[in-house]
Amino acid sequence: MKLKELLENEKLDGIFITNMYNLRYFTGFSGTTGVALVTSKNRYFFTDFRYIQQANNQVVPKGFKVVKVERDSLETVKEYIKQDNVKTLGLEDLDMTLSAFSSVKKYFGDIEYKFLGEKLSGIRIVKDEIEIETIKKAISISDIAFTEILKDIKVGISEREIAAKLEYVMKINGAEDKSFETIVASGYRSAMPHGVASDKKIGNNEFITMDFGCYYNGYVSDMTRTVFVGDNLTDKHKEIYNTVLEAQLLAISKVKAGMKAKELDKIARDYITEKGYGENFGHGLGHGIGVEIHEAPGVSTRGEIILEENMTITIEPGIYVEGFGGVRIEDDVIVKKDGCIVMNKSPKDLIILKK
Ligand SMILES: [Mn+2]
Repeated sequence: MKLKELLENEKLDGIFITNMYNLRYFTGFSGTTGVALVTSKNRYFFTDFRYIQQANNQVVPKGFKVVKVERDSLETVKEYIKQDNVKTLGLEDLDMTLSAFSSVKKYFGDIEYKFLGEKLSGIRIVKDEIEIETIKKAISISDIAFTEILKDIKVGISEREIAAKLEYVMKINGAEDKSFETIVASGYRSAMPHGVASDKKIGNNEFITMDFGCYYNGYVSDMTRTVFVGDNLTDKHKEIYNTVLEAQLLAISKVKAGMKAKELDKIARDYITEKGYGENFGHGLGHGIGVEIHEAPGVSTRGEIILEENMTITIEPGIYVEGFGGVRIEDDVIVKKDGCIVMNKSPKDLIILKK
């Protein structure tokens, strides 16, 4: 844990952790109600009656003392702020509401507050061995769901049925939950990069883009495959699919530690642009994954972060043609010194299913 370094570097007496993903990461707590205070002397986790047993199991091994909240959590935290003589406190400003901040000031009083921005979540950017193994497990569950869903996809089945089946298969194979709203976008809807599954039925000669993932032990997977259903695959379908696949393979072949995230984005983007579809690739190439589905480093035209060994990122170029359809292919990879390891095992050559 690098909380101690953050305290020292930012000249803080304490860090008040309130973001649920940071709580999960630093304290191990997977429940929904709790906050943590880390001072130079102690680590406290505050929760109420409902979560005491869970907190004892999860946060004590991470070095936190469990403190039971009787009435108001800030009122309880205040006592420890005083006790440990915290004069400068780091806050998670990125998702603290204004009303929460005014309550913090009301309870904790006239001390100095420093906004931590992305400094806490930034600690999560490079994964350790256990985290990588957990992410791999989440990915293997998504791979199973993809294999299974191929048996069910046919003309007439709705996007929502496909999404429900994907989520069901992931859950019965050990997933805690889906990691985001499952995207199933078919035919003209596949031109929408984030087309959440609708009641539209699969038609003949359509692309179906499925973007889905799950949580396993608090870590996510995120994958996308596009398949074709029908008997009349046109040259345009082939051209779009192959351009996306080649861009994805090219980006995968170039990933390595030491390059800026935006350089990686540019490799795929330049390739797609060369093929005449630059305008149809309107989103970033990828993003970090971990306890959160979208976390640092962002891999887009604005990605200034330098990739480091054991960052886990997605690579997901796409081409979207309004009125025709779209294709996206996404794998999760581990950045290595001289390349990357692709964690997904699902095939990427175009799968053509019978109607
Ligand atoms: Mn993604």
